[in-house]
Amino acid sequence: MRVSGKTKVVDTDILVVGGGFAGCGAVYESAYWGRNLRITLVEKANIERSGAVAHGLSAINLYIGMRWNENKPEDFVRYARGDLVGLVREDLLFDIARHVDSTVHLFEEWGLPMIYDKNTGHYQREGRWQIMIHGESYKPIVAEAARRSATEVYNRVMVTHLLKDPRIPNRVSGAVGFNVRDGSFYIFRAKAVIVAAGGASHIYRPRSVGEGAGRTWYPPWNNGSAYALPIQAGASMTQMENKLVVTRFKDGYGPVGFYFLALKAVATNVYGEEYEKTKFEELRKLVGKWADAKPLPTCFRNHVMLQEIKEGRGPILIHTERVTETPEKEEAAWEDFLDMTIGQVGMWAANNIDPKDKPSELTTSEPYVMGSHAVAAGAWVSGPADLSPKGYFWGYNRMLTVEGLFGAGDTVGGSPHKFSSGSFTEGRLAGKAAVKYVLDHPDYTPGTDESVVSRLRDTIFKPLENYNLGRNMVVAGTVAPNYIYPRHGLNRLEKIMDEYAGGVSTFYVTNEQLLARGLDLILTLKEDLSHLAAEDLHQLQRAWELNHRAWVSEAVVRHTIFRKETRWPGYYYRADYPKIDDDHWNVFTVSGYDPISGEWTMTTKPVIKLVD
Ligand code: SFD
Ligand code: AMP
Repeated sequence: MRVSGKTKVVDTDILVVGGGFAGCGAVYESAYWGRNLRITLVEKANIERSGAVAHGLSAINLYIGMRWNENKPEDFVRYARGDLVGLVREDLLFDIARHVDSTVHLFEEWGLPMIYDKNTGHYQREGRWQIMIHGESYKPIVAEAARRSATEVYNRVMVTHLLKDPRIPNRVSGAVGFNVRDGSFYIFRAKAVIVAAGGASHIYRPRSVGEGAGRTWYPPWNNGSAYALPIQAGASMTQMENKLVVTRFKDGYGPVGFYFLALKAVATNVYGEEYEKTKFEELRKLVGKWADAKPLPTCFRNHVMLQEIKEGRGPILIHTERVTETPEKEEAAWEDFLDMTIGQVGMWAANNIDPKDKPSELTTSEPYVMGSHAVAAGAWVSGPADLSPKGYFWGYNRMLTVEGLFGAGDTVGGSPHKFSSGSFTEGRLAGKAAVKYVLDHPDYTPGTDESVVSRLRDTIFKPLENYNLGRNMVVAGTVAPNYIYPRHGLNRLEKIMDEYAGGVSTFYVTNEQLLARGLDLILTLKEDLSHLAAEDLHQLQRAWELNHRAWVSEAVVRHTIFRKETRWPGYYYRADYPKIDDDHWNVFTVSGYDPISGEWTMTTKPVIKLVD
């Protein structure tokens, strides 16, 4: 395999890693406040169609509607708090809620086709927080704004490591990575870095394997760089045990929000019983007052469904056939998936299901690691000066515990339900703060340690060398004594996480001993990653994606060991601590990896209520 062998050095003021929703927001806003600054966006795919919104979306899941007095920001804080069983950073949530409407108005100005309610003249609501859009081209529209704002965009460059300044303890000074098409090695030297690299699928073995291996709800190309990059730079993470499991149309992973909220579809067990009602008292016994949150928290909705399946009353059915009685509704039912999860439409066709005639099966997904959906894993960040209580604020909004390093979207923990609009908004907040940080430190020029950079260069391309050296020892096909392929490493990681850390094969159940064994196996796998082999640049990207996934998995397992309760039944279960324990665990879990010693520490931070 030939690679260009070139090294490209880019000097910039603000480096944004990842051009998804949060990254595009960060670029847009930093260009606005930092007119004379150099703003560089680096993206491993192409921002035109990258990230979780690559295929489009059919709804914007967070719009407050303040101009029409539909909701107030504090209503949103209450909603997200209830859904996450109390554990949210209210300062971060409020901050997003007070700004998110302006983001949506920008999207409309840039050409996103909105849907209006003919009676009220407001945006057409799907649910209380969600509005409907014709969103097949959502990502290209938002990417265009970022492209016009950025000084430069590097597409097809995967960032593998952040750089620290050797002269100043705990300060970021850039990043390195490689061009996935020509193999150039990139060194970015930056005064501030915003990580917006998205959450992670394929940490856990997906339900779809073999021919359907790529079919997951959360896209296979998002690999958790949002966490792996900051963790290795020493940034603290929070709530990494809080993984997302979503109820989805079986096998195609079609989302359910539109059907439940807009069409008011009901889900039943196979005998036609509405299990959310019949199982409610049992649920209340398990989770107490938290069962009274309205709407019923996402994890509890999963929980009652899982119970129903375990008790033999599956499959669970969503009755689309009862709510698609008009041509308009039928069309909307198809468009929802055509805009957002086109594979589900293929599944319907392949399985001979017309949603107006037949119900569809629902099931729960494998767990994903994210911070922007009904889930709050991610970095422990500073909040805004005017809202954040002591301990939640250290100078710059959305700055991580590493100086000059900012985050947004899935990167940021403790602030769930941001979705696309909230992630873009959080990018804007981080961008504005990063500009202030750069302007407040006018004499700073990024410093990098040449020996570290040179070592990273060797490390990054090592899988190509491993392949070239080891290929002659190949016994047959892909059976090689001297190396492992990224796909093999991924299968191994997914199996460990699935069986030891509460994946689908154990009905999301784990315990201290399983987790301890899982951690051992992950650490062994991490050692073996130095033997990864890549036969081309595509496989080199897969190798680094796997490396990041392994770091994320380690953090997930360490956090899951630490929290000794079952906070979110339906997301995962600690069989040894099967209940919610508000007396001891009404706190955030916070981890820190020390890049010098290689040690991890676990601690807690208080949950501070700002809204009644
Ligand atoms: O209903 C590197 N989401 C939905 N949000 C909505 O508002 N409405 C919906 O209808 C939504 N639905 C939905 C959603 C997601 C998915 C997968 C489906 C359906 C099928 C959620 C939003 O999409 C999500 O909240 C935001 O996209 C989060 O934004 P952000 O920026 O945190 O993540 P991203 O957009 O995936 O972008 C990450 C980018 O980083 C790049 N990247 N670049 C360089 N180097 C590296 N090492 C990198 N690693 C990653 C990625 O390529 C990407 O561009 S519903 O089902 O919920
Ligand atoms: P989903 O399609 O599951 O990703 O959900 C889209 C939006 O609808 C998110 O804001 C969910 O929290 C919300 N949602 C989905 N199903 C329900 C439900 N049964 N009750 C209340 N909110 C829901």
